[in-house]
Amino acid sequence: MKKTGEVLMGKDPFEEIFMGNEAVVRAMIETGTKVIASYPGSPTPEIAAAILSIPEDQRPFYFEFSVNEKVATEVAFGAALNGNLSCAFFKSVGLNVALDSFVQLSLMNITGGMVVVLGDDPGANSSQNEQDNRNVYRMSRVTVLEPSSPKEAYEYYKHAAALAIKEQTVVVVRLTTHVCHARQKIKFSAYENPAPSRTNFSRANGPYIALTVMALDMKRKSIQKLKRAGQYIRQAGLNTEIKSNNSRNKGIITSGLTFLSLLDVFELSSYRPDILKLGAVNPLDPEVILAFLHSHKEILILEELDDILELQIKALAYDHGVKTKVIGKTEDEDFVGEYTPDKTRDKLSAVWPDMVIPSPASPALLFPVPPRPAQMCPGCGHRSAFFAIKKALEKEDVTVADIGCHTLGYMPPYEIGEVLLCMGASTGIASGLSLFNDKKRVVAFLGDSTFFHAGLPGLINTLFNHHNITLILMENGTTAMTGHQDHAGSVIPVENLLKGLGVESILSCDTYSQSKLTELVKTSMAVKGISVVIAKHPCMLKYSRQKRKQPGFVQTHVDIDPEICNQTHDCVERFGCPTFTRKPDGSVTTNLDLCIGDGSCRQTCPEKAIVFGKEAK
Ligand SMILES: Cc1ncc(C[n+]2csc(CCOP(=O)(O)OP(=O)(O)O)c2C)c(N)n1
Repeated sequence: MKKTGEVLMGKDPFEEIFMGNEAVVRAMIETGTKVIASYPGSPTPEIAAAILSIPEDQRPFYFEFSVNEKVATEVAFGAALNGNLSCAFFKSVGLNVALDSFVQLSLMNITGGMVVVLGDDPGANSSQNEQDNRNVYRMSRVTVLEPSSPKEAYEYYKHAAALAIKEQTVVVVRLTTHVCHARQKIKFSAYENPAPSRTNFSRANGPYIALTVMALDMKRKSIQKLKRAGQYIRQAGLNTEIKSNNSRNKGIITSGLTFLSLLDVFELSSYRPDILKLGAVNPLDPEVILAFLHSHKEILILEELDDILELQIKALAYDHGVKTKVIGKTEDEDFVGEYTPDKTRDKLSAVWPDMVIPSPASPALLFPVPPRPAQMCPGCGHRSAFFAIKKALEKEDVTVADIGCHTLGYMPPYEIGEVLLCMGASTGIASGLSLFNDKKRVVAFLGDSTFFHAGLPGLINTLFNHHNITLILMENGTTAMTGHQDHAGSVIPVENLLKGLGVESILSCDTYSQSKLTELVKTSMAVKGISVVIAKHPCMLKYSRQKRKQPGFVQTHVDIDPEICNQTHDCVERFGCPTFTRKPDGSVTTNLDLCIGDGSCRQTCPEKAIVFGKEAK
């Protein structure tokens, strides 16, 4: 069987079942996208995985993980100024980080064209919030195409690239979680030759400095570009009306994945309202929308999250004196969560109670899956760290979490990390908490990828303003939570950087040395000013996956020696490795499917009842 990378690089047209994220990569190849930059985050990390499945010397483009989304945007922008088609991709909240640069893009004459693929996350499946980035697109005056399926993700990327090149601008492809992750059989076109690399930057193509009067002129031009984008959208037929054979009383305007939910809902129904599916959610096409409004008596605007389409369409209807009833969010609707088929059906039934809609077949209802809290993996170095750090903390100490696998330290049994905002925020929050505060010691946590992403300014601020906090750097050598992407720490050791910045108190040890780590944290917390403890251990999920691939690998594990165990249950209650299960009679067993035999748990048992498999009697 061919590997994904090989399939992606095929020259001839082919048909393949691809994930939305993979389909986007084929579109990048076909369109001659030359420079691609990203910072990892769900729902888009499989775009990078698909890219990395192509051997580096065979890739027809340059790809990098940048240190954060803002830098990724800037790298892609710079490359496009040289005349290369470029792309930056990242997750929903990544746009917050990129925003300072992103809002400038529509002002610029981006000669090579630039596509931003943004993975929004309705339902907050893997994000710290459920923000609707469509709010930002209007402000930024960018064209936004919104596919509803993997096939459309492929096609819309190609449209975005064509429009970006034509207008020398930036175009966003807005994906959402299940468009990224769904799989579909897609017909892909041929790919001829790699696009040439260009270095054609010229200030004459600008202006590229948006200051004072220039900024206003550039804004006027960006408004014109957006109007022309509207013409492209119409000519390309990206907004489509799907007519039913029913009377034209009722119609639905929708976009993205909600469109597929609607199709699911009406699959078993003899009645089906007309649907206007918007492939472009910014700018809206007033002509197409007005025609749809005029030809129906009642229109429902069905959109996930915020009421972006609704407010614009209602304003349009008002301005044009349209008499059609336009229904959007109801007063008691909470603007929360995905429009799954079930929710879509409920919404339709609430709006149109007379409409008989059969329940869509939902596998989740037939086979209910119990909810499962997130947890650290067996052998995770962060678990050993939290077990050890808890012993160094006093009740009144305040702990500030950051984003990463180590966020899970806030859960029982460790309960370390009481506040969390976003990536890199822990040191700043800790600094604020430390002010006027002689009684409570403040400890911030930070992962190593996050340290480079957005953690450095907060740390520098503690030095600059002489704040009194302890920072615990959870160094596992990778961006673990999003799937083990490489980060700058592989080239710039964190300890060197800390020394270079002038941090005087830096202590460091492996997290599996639990008693030593407890002592180091105690020592560090006694220091006045900023002190850092580097708590290191490689990500064991990454390590054990690599180990398992080695020839002759034998999985080891730990056991509980029943003759020694006196059921203190520290392994379950204080260490909390999911490998251990307490049985109704109080005895503890090891789940051999989970245990990786790392033995980090052995230090946690006061009786030393945890033994390596072969030692057990
Ligand atoms: C602005 C932003 N970009 C990306 C993400 C996705 N994300 C969640 S955790 C994480 C990385 C954490 O890596 P690290 O700091 O090394 O901690 P680890 O998971 O390895 O413990 C990323 C990139 C995010 N939440 N916010």
